[in-house]
Amino acid sequence: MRILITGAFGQLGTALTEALINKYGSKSVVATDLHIRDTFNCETLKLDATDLEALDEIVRTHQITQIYHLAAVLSAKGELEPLKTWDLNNSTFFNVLEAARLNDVRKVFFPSSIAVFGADARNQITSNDFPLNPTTVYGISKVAGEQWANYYNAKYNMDVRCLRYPGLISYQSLPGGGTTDYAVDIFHKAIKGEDFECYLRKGTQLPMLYMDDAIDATIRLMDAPKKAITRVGYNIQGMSFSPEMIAEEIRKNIPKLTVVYNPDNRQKIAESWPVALDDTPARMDWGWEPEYDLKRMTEEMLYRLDQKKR
Ligand code: AKB
Repeated sequence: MRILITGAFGQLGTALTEALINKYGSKSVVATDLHIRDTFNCETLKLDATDLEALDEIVRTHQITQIYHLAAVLSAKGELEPLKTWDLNNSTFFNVLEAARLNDVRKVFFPSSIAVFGADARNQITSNDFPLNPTTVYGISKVAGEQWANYYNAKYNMDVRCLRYPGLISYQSLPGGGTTDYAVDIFHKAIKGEDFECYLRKGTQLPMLYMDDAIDATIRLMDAPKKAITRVGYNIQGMSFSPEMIAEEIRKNIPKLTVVYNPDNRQKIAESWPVALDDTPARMDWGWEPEYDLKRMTEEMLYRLDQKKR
Protein backbone atom coordinates (compact mmCIF):
# COMPACT_ATOMS: atom_id res chain seq x y z
CA MET A 1 0.00 0.00 0.00
CA ARG A 2 1.43 3.41 -1.03
CA ILE A 3 -0.84 6.36 -0.28
CA LEU A 4 -0.62 9.87 -1.74
CA ILE A 5 -2.42 12.75 0.01
CA THR A 6 -2.95 16.16 -1.60
CA GLY A 7 -3.79 19.08 0.70
CA ALA A 8 -2.08 17.21 3.54
CA PHE A 9 -1.67 20.37 5.65
CA GLY A 10 -5.32 21.46 5.51
CA GLN A 11 -7.78 20.91 8.39
CA LEU A 12 -8.76 17.38 7.31
CA GLY A 13 -5.33 16.55 5.85
CA THR A 14 -3.45 17.29 9.08
CA ALA A 15 -5.45 14.71 11.05
CA LEU A 16 -5.97 12.19 8.23
CA THR A 17 -2.28 12.06 7.26
CA GLU A 18 -1.35 11.29 10.89
CA ALA A 19 -4.02 8.58 11.05
CA LEU A 20 -2.86 6.97 7.80
CA ILE A 21 0.77 7.01 8.99
CA ASN A 22 -0.34 5.33 12.25
CA LYS A 23 -2.34 2.71 10.38
CA TYR A 24 -0.04 1.89 7.47
CA GLY A 25 3.40 3.10 8.60
CA SER A 26 5.41 6.15 7.58
CA LYS A 27 6.94 4.42 4.53
CA SER A 28 3.47 3.91 3.04
CA VAL A 29 2.41 7.56 3.04
CA VAL A 30 3.47 10.50 0.84
CA ALA A 31 2.09 13.86 2.05
CA THR A 32 1.89 16.72 -0.45
CA ASP A 33 0.69 20.30 -0.39
CA LEU A 34 1.36 23.69 -1.96
CA HIS A 35 3.10 24.84 1.23
CA ILE A 36 4.78 22.16 3.29
CA ARG A 37 6.25 21.90 6.78
CA ASP A 38 8.39 19.34 8.49
CA THR A 39 5.74 17.93 10.82
CA PHE A 40 4.80 14.51 9.42
CA ASN A 41 6.89 11.42 9.97
CA CYS A 42 6.62 10.50 6.29
CA GLU A 43 7.92 11.72 2.94
CA THR A 44 6.56 15.23 2.42
CA LEU A 45 6.65 16.90 -1.00
CA LYS A 46 5.68 20.29 -2.33
CA LEU A 47 3.04 19.83 -5.02
CA ASP A 48 0.79 22.16 -6.97
CA ALA A 49 -2.04 19.76 -7.87
CA THR A 50 -2.97 21.93 -10.88
CA ASP A 51 0.24 20.60 -12.45
CA LEU A 52 -0.65 17.20 -13.98
CA GLU A 53 2.94 16.43 -14.99
CA ALA A 54 4.26 16.95 -11.46
CA LEU A 55 1.41 14.91 -9.96
CA ASP A 56 1.87 12.12 -12.49
CA GLU A 57 5.59 11.97 -11.73
CA ILE A 58 5.01 11.60 -7.99
CA VAL A 59 2.36 8.90 -8.52
CA ARG A 60 4.68 7.01 -10.92
CA THR A 61 7.97 7.31 -9.08
CA HIS A 62 6.48 6.51 -5.66
CA GLN A 63 4.39 3.60 -6.98
CA ILE A 64 1.26 5.04 -5.43
CA THR A 65 -1.71 2.65 -5.03
CA GLN A 66 -4.29 4.98 -3.39
CA ILE A 67 -4.88 8.75 -3.57
CA TYR A 68 -6.72 10.94 -1.04
CA HIS A 69 -7.38 14.23 -2.81
CA LEU A 70 -8.09 16.85 -0.16
CA ALA A 71 -6.86 20.09 -1.78
CA ALA A 72 -9.80 22.46 -2.43
CA VAL A 73 -11.12 25.99 -1.91
CA LEU A 74 -14.02 25.90 0.61
CA SER A 75 -17.50 27.44 0.39
CA ALA A 76 -17.15 31.00 1.73
CA LYS A 77 -13.77 31.73 0.16
CA GLY A 78 -15.02 30.17 -3.09
CA GLU A 79 -17.79 32.77 -3.40
CA LEU A 80 -15.19 35.57 -3.49
CA GLU A 81 -13.71 34.23 -6.74
CA PRO A 82 -16.24 31.81 -8.26
CA LEU A 83 -14.55 31.11 -11.59
CA LYS A 84 -11.11 30.68 -10.08
CA THR A 85 -12.60 28.33 -7.45
CA TRP A 86 -14.41 26.26 -10.08
CA ASP A 87 -11.21 26.05 -12.07
CA LEU A 88 -9.01 25.09 -9.13
CA ASN A 89 -11.38 22.58 -7.52
CA ASN A 90 -12.09 20.84 -10.82
CA SER A 91 -8.68 20.95 -12.46
CA THR A 92 -6.97 19.45 -9.40
CA PHE A 93 -9.53 16.62 -9.22
CA PHE A 94 -9.24 15.96 -12.98
CA ASN A 95 -5.48 15.78 -12.58
CA VAL A 96 -5.84 13.30 -9.73
CA LEU A 97 -8.27 11.17 -11.76
CA GLU A 98 -6.00 11.26 -14.80
CA ALA A 99 -2.79 10.58 -12.85
CA ALA A 100 -4.61 7.65 -11.21
CA ARG A 101 -5.92 6.30 -14.52
CA LEU A 102 -2.56 6.64 -16.30
CA ASN A 103 -0.74 4.83 -13.49
CA ASP A 104 -3.35 2.16 -12.85
CA VAL A 105 -4.27 3.48 -9.39
CA ARG A 106 -7.83 2.22 -8.85
CA LYS A 107 -8.72 3.64 -5.43
CA VAL A 108 -9.23 7.38 -5.00
CA PHE A 109 -10.91 9.33 -2.18
CA PHE A 110 -12.75 12.57 -2.95
CA PRO A 111 -14.15 14.70 -0.09
CA SER A 112 -17.64 15.82 -1.03
CA SER A 113 -19.74 18.02 1.25
CA ILE A 114 -23.18 18.93 2.57
CA ALA A 115 -22.78 21.82 0.08
CA VAL A 116 -24.02 19.46 -2.66
CA PHE A 117 -27.53 20.15 -1.32
CA GLY A 118 -29.50 23.38 -1.72
CA ALA A 119 -32.16 25.37 0.14
CA ASP A 120 -34.86 22.83 -0.82
CA ALA A 121 -33.10 20.40 1.56
CA ARG A 122 -32.92 22.87 4.45
CA ASN A 123 -35.87 22.05 6.66
CA GLN A 124 -35.61 18.32 6.89
CA ILE A 125 -33.33 15.43 7.76
CA THR A 126 -31.87 15.23 4.27
CA SER A 127 -31.67 11.75 2.80
CA ASN A 128 -28.73 10.48 0.76
CA ASP A 129 -30.82 10.51 -2.41
CA PHE A 130 -32.32 14.00 -1.99
CA PRO A 131 -31.95 16.11 -5.18
CA LEU A 132 -28.62 17.95 -5.46
CA ASN A 133 -29.29 21.65 -6.05
CA PRO A 134 -26.14 23.45 -4.82
CA THR A 135 -26.09 27.23 -4.52
CA THR A 136 -22.35 27.85 -4.07
CA VAL A 137 -19.57 27.34 -6.59
CA TYR A 138 -17.96 25.04 -4.01
CA GLY A 139 -21.15 22.94 -3.90
CA ILE A 140 -21.38 22.84 -7.69
CA SER A 141 -17.78 21.62 -7.86
CA LYS A 142 -18.58 18.90 -5.30
CA VAL A 143 -21.61 17.69 -7.29
CA ALA A 144 -19.45 17.69 -10.45
CA GLY A 145 -16.76 15.81 -8.52
CA GLU A 146 -19.21 13.08 -7.51
CA GLN A 147 -20.43 12.83 -11.11
CA TRP A 148 -16.89 12.57 -12.47
CA ALA A 149 -16.12 9.92 -9.87
CA ASN A 150 -19.11 7.95 -11.20
CA TYR A 151 -17.88 8.46 -14.76
CA TYR A 152 -14.35 7.20 -14.06
CA ASN A 153 -15.71 4.25 -12.10
CA ALA A 154 -18.00 3.23 -14.95
CA LYS A 155 -15.70 3.98 -17.89
CA TYR A 156 -12.29 3.01 -16.50
CA ASN A 157 -13.29 0.52 -13.84
CA MET A 158 -11.87 2.74 -11.11
CA ASP A 159 -12.97 2.79 -7.47
CA VAL A 160 -13.45 6.44 -6.54
CA ARG A 161 -15.33 6.93 -3.23
CA CYS A 162 -16.77 10.14 -1.76
CA LEU A 163 -17.97 11.25 1.67
CA ARG A 164 -20.27 14.25 2.06
CA TYR A 165 -18.65 15.84 5.09
CA PRO A 166 -20.60 18.26 7.27
CA GLY A 167 -18.69 20.96 9.19
CA LEU A 168 -15.57 19.38 10.67
CA ILE A 169 -14.49 20.23 14.21
CA SER A 170 -10.90 19.63 15.25
CA TYR A 171 -8.28 20.90 17.68
CA GLN A 172 -5.26 19.95 15.53
CA SER A 173 -5.52 22.83 13.05
CA LEU A 174 -7.79 25.68 12.06
CA PRO A 175 -10.11 25.46 9.07
CA GLY A 176 -10.00 28.29 6.52
CA GLY A 177 -12.57 29.69 4.11
CA GLY A 178 -15.54 27.55 5.14
CA THR A 179 -19.03 28.46 6.36
CA THR A 180 -18.88 26.07 9.32
CA ASP A 181 -15.52 27.41 10.61
CA TYR A 182 -17.22 29.32 13.44
CA ALA A 183 -17.77 26.02 15.27
CA VAL A 184 -13.99 25.67 15.62
CA ASP A 185 -13.19 29.37 16.16
CA ILE A 186 -15.58 29.60 19.12
CA PHE A 187 -13.48 27.08 21.07
CA HIS A 188 -10.27 29.04 20.51
CA LYS A 189 -11.90 32.26 21.75
CA ALA A 190 -13.52 30.51 24.72
CA ILE A 191 -10.27 28.92 25.85
CA LYS A 192 -8.49 32.30 25.63
CA GLY A 193 -11.27 33.92 27.70
CA GLU A 194 -12.23 36.22 24.81
CA ASP A 195 -15.69 37.22 23.51
CA PHE A 196 -16.80 35.50 20.32
CA GLU A 197 -18.28 37.37 17.37
CA CYS A 198 -20.41 34.89 15.41
CA TYR A 199 -21.01 35.47 11.70
CA LEU A 200 -24.08 33.21 11.74
CA ARG A 201 -27.43 34.13 13.25
CA LYS A 202 -28.88 32.40 16.33
CA GLY A 203 -30.90 29.36 15.30
CA THR A 204 -28.80 28.52 12.22
CA GLN A 205 -28.55 24.78 12.72
CA LEU A 206 -26.08 22.77 10.60
CA PRO A 207 -24.76 19.19 10.54
CA MET A 208 -21.31 18.77 12.11
CA LEU A 209 -18.76 16.04 12.80
CA TYR A 210 -15.85 15.69 15.22
CA MET A 211 -12.55 15.00 13.45
CA ASP A 212 -11.94 11.58 15.07
CA ASP A 213 -15.27 10.42 13.65
CA ALA A 214 -14.45 11.98 10.26
CA ILE A 215 -11.16 10.05 10.15
CA ASP A 216 -12.88 6.85 11.24
CA ALA A 217 -15.54 7.27 8.52
CA THR A 218 -12.93 7.99 5.82
CA ILE A 219 -10.82 4.96 6.65
CA ARG A 220 -13.87 2.70 7.06
CA LEU A 221 -15.23 3.77 3.67
CA MET A 222 -11.89 3.22 1.94
CA ASP A 223 -11.42 -0.17 3.66
CA ALA A 224 -14.91 -1.44 2.83
CA PRO A 225 -15.08 -4.23 0.24
CA LYS A 226 -16.12 -2.96 -3.19
CA LYS A 227 -19.26 -5.10 -3.16
CA ALA A 228 -20.51 -3.25 -0.06
CA ILE A 229 -20.41 0.12 -1.83
CA THR A 230 -23.83 0.99 -3.26
CA ARG A 231 -23.28 4.63 -4.31
CA VAL A 232 -20.50 7.05 -5.06
CA GLY A 233 -21.26 9.67 -2.34
CA TYR A 234 -22.32 8.98 1.25
CA ASN A 235 -24.00 11.37 3.74
CA ILE A 236 -22.44 11.31 7.22
CA GLN A 237 -22.95 13.41 10.33
CA GLY A 238 -22.23 13.22 14.04
CA MET A 239 -24.46 15.97 15.44
CA SER A 240 -26.46 19.01 14.43
CA PHE A 241 -26.42 22.31 16.31
CA SER A 242 -26.82 26.08 16.06
CA PRO A 243 -24.37 28.73 17.39
CA GLU A 244 -26.30 29.25 20.64
CA MET A 245 -26.46 25.48 21.27
CA ILE A 246 -22.68 25.09 21.08
CA ALA A 247 -22.16 28.29 23.12
CA GLU A 248 -24.44 26.89 25.83
CA GLU A 249 -22.52 23.61 25.88
CA ILE A 250 -19.16 25.44 26.17
CA ARG A 251 -20.58 27.62 29.00
CA LYS A 252 -21.05 24.47 31.09
CA ASN A 253 -17.23 24.55 31.36
CA ILE A 254 -16.47 28.23 30.65
CA PRO A 255 -19.47 30.16 32.04
CA LYS A 256 -18.20 33.60 31.12
CA LEU A 257 -18.19 33.02 27.34
CA THR A 258 -20.00 35.91 25.61
CA VAL A 259 -21.24 35.61 22.03
CA VAL A 260 -22.15 38.58 19.86
CA TYR A 261 -24.15 37.76 16.73
CA ASN A 262 -23.14 39.68 13.64
CA PRO A 263 -24.27 37.73 10.53
CA ASP A 264 -22.40 38.28 7.26
CA ASN A 265 -22.51 36.75 3.76
CA ARG A 266 -21.89 33.27 5.22
CA GLN A 267 -25.41 33.34 6.70
CA LYS A 268 -26.91 32.97 3.22
CA ILE A 269 -24.69 29.98 2.47
CA ALA A 270 -25.59 28.31 5.77
CA GLU A 271 -29.29 28.82 5.05
CA SER A 272 -28.89 26.95 1.78
CA TRP A 273 -27.60 23.79 3.51
CA PRO A 274 -29.45 21.01 5.33
CA VAL A 275 -30.14 21.25 9.06
CA ALA A 276 -29.26 17.57 9.45
CA LEU A 277 -28.45 14.56 7.30
CA ASP A 278 -29.84 11.04 7.20
CA ASP A 279 -26.76 8.82 6.94
CA THR A 280 -28.53 5.43 6.85
CA PRO A 281 -26.75 4.12 3.69
CA ALA A 282 -23.31 4.71 5.31
CA ARG A 283 -24.49 2.85 8.43
CA MET A 284 -25.96 -0.03 6.43
CA ASP A 285 -23.21 -0.43 3.80
CA TRP A 286 -19.99 -0.07 5.80
CA GLY A 287 -20.95 0.16 9.46
CA TRP A 288 -20.67 3.92 10.02
CA GLU A 289 -21.41 4.88 13.63
CA PRO A 290 -20.27 8.22 15.07
CA GLU A 291 -18.97 8.33 18.65
CA TYR A 292 -19.10 12.05 19.36
CA ASP A 293 -22.28 14.01 20.11
CA LEU A 294 -22.28 17.73 21.00
CA LYS A 295 -21.52 17.11 24.70
CA ARG A 296 -18.64 14.69 24.18
CA MET A 297 -17.15 16.71 21.32
CA THR A 298 -17.23 19.92 23.42
CA GLU A 299 -15.53 18.27 26.41
CA GLU A 300 -12.86 16.76 24.16
CA MET A 301 -12.19 20.03 22.27
CA LEU A 302 -11.83 22.04 25.51
CA TYR A 303 -9.56 19.40 27.05
CA ARG A 304 -7.33 19.12 23.95
CA LEU A 305 -7.02 22.89 23.42
CA ASP A 306 -6.24 23.38 27.10
CA GLN A 307 -3.49 20.73 26.87
CA LYS A 308 -2.07 22.45 23.78
CA LYS A 309 -1.93 25.77 25.66
CA ARG A 310 0.27 24.34 28.44
C1 AKB B 1 -17.43 24.59 4.45
O1 AKB B 1 -17.98 25.18 5.39
O2 AKB B 1 -17.23 25.09 3.33
C2 AKB B 1 -17.00 23.16 4.66
C3 AKB B 1 -18.06 22.19 4.23
C4 AKB B 1 -19.27 22.03 5.03
O3 AKB B 1 -17.90 21.53 3.24
N1 AKB B 1 -16.67 22.95 6.03
